[in-house]
This record gives sequence, C-alpha cells and structure tokens, in this order.
Amino acid sequence: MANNYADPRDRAFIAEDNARLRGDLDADYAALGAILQRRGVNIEAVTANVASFGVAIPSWGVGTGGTRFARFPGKGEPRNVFDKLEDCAVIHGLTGATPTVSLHLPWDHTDDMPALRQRATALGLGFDAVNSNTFQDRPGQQLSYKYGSLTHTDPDVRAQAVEHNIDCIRIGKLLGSKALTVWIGDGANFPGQQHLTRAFERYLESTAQIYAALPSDWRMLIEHKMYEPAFYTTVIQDWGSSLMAAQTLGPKAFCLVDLGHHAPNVNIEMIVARLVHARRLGGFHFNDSKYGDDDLDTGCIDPYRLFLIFNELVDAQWRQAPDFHPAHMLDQSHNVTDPIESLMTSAIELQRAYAQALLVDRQALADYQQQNDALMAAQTLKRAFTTDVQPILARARLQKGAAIDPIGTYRRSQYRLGCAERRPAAQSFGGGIV
Ligand code: RM4
Ligand code: MN
Ligand code: MN
Repeated sequence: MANNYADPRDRAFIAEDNARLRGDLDADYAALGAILQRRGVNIEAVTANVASFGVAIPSWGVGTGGTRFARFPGKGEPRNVFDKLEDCAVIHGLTGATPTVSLHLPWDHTDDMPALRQRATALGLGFDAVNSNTFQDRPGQQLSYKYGSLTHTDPDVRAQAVEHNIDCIRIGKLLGSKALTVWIGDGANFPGQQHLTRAFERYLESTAQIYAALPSDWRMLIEHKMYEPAFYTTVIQDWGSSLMAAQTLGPKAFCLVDLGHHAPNVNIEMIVARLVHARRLGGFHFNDSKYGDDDLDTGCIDPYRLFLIFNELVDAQWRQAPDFHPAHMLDQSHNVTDPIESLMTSAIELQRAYAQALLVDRQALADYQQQNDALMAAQTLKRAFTTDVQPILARARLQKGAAIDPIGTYRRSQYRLGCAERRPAAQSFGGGIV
C-alpha cells in the first residue's frame, strides 16, 4: 500500500473513524432499543442475529461490468483473482458481512490454487460455491458453445461441458468450497430452433454425470433464468424446470434463485415459499432489477420485495423448516459505481431486510391470518419494514471491529486511488461484461 493511503482493513484505522461516530450511534441504539422493548423485542437478540448473517461476494462483481454496448473501465480494477481477493477483504473488513467469495471459472483461473487458498485464509476469507462457465468460449477451446453446452445436440460438446463442470468441482475441493453453481446460457432464439423436451432431457443426462462427481458433502445449485442470452426460451427457464431437475438428480441438488432472473412483477417470495416447502431451496444470487435487467445493486429498486423474501426466510427459520440452509450470494454488475462501494451497500441492504424481517411479530401475524384480518396482517409486515434498523446494523458491525459507516471510512482511506497506482489498467479482465 502506497504510504499516503490508509489501508481500510486496518483495525486501528477503522477504530479511529468509528470513534467519531460512536456517541451518536449509542444514543440511536438506546432509543431504538426502547421502542423495540415496547413491542416485546429484545434488540440485542436481533443484533446478534444480524451479526451472524453473511453473504458471499461474487469475484466477478469487484471488477467494473458493462453492457452489450460498452464497458467503461474503472480506476484500479483488479487484474487477476488475487487482486479480487484483496478487494473482497476490504469489503469484509469494513462490513463484517462478507466472509466468503464465490469464484467463477475459468475467469478466476490460476495455476496455483493452493496459493490462492492460502492468501484467502490470510485475508480471513473462505470460498463459497464455485460457478462453472459454459456460456462462452475460452481461447483455444476445442468445441464451441455457440449452440449450447450441457444441452447441445452434439454429444462431444456436451461431454466437454460436463468435463468443465467436473473440473470446477476438483478446483473447488482445493479451495474448500462445498457447492457447484450451474447456470447455462443454453436455449433458443427462434420458435422451432430447439426441441423443447429433448433439450431438457439432454440437460438431465449431462447434469447427472456432474452430479455423480459431487463429493458427498457437496451440493449442486441449479440456477434458472427466464431469458438471455437466448431470447425465445432457455432450457432452465424457471423454478419449475429447476425443481424438476433437482428432484430428478437427487438429494444433493437444489434450486438457486437469482432475483433478477424473473419477469417483472413476478412474486419471488412465493417461489421461495414453494422451494422451502419442497426442501430444495439451495440459495440466492441477490441483486435488483427494474425491467429485464438482472444485475442492479440489491435493494436499490424494490426494498420491500427484498424484505418480503426475507420474511419467508425468517419464517422458515422460525418454524424450523427441514433441509433449510440457503446459501447467500450476491450477483451484481457495477457499471457506474465503484464496485466495492456497491457490494458493501448491497451486503448491508441484505442485513437490513433480515433485521426488519426479524422484527415481524410472527404470532400476531399468524393470528391475523387465521382471523382473515387482511388489513392488520399487512400492517404487521409494514410495521417491521418501516422500522429504521440502521442502529442495529451499525452496532453489529462495531461489535465485529468493522466500520460504523463503511462507505465513509472507505472513502477516507482512498483505497481506490492507491489501487489505481498499484494496478495499471489491464488489457483483458475476465467477466467484464456480465
Ligand atoms: C448470469 C447468471 C450467473 C452468472 C452470470 C455471470 O446471468 O446470473 O449466475 O454467473 O450471469
Ligand atoms: Mn446469477
Ligand atoms: Mn444473472
């Protein structure tokens, strides 16, 4: 780190910044504690729950993204997976909310995976699910994925895609991952282009081979997406196809819900409830969207929807739903913001939704539902959602030695400027336009 820049992971630097804000926070926390006490809620219990919440950072999220039209690189972008880890450590150091990283292969390829694991451990990070990539061709690849991968009509292409996924498991084992996330771009742009049933059957056949290579303590997370890059239909289009696949494959296969992968206005919390019921909710890729996009910052458009999803999750926790241990991951692309700032904000938005969902008076809600009191049932949710839980989030961070004001502390450190000096612009960077 260049001398004139502070290291935002430095505990002493964070503590110094926290000292300025501590008095106000204590006052706000005490005031909120009194309000919650009147509602029969113990603020310390909520804070402890929030403090234990973690979400994985997508390695591809710390670089600047782009659109089909252009990518405008940011300053000091990470040049390789080791740089990405440094940025992830900054996010975790300041928020205390992102203890793991989710890698994307081959974007994050390095010849020395054990060294990568060592570096992560030194930075206090672990690895969440590994993501395979058969939606683009890599240089020198033998067969093309232009017309599909795991569902391709050519068995040799399918075999190549299966092999890549099995390789991802091998690499994930070196890193200490416990899950493989499979998202394919396979689908069709025209009616008639693809035999809808046969393509799905080929998917099941290919994924069965991947499934067979899973270690016993691993999970396979199947991600659906309504469209893009295929614009007429995708093979794993919706949670129905995803659930059928998971149930066909076996008990280690689960459904992953990427919030942005649905049509506008789809009731995602209902999907979550159904997957919890089916015992197949594997995890999330959190983000937000307005139209057909799938990569905006979590909670930036519709925080109430995010809250309603967390309401289902807390409810499932509360009634101890079986096989319920969803993985939390972010999946965003940052085109106009500093990715570190966006990812910190998003992790905090998740904690906010979680804290608000913890405030729901579940017994009162159950009673109103039983009595068909629609208005009061809705109000019960709204009351939790409209509570300003900011002091709880800040207090949870403070307890961990993280920052009361992560963005403010980050900006004061000038980390990005230091990166711009240390990381001259790279020629190519995996996962630029996502
Ligand atoms: C896809 C999907 C996958 C992600 C890629 C980059 O839309 O969300 O999870 O790995 O984008
Ligand atoms: Mn995703
Ligand atoms: Mn996506």
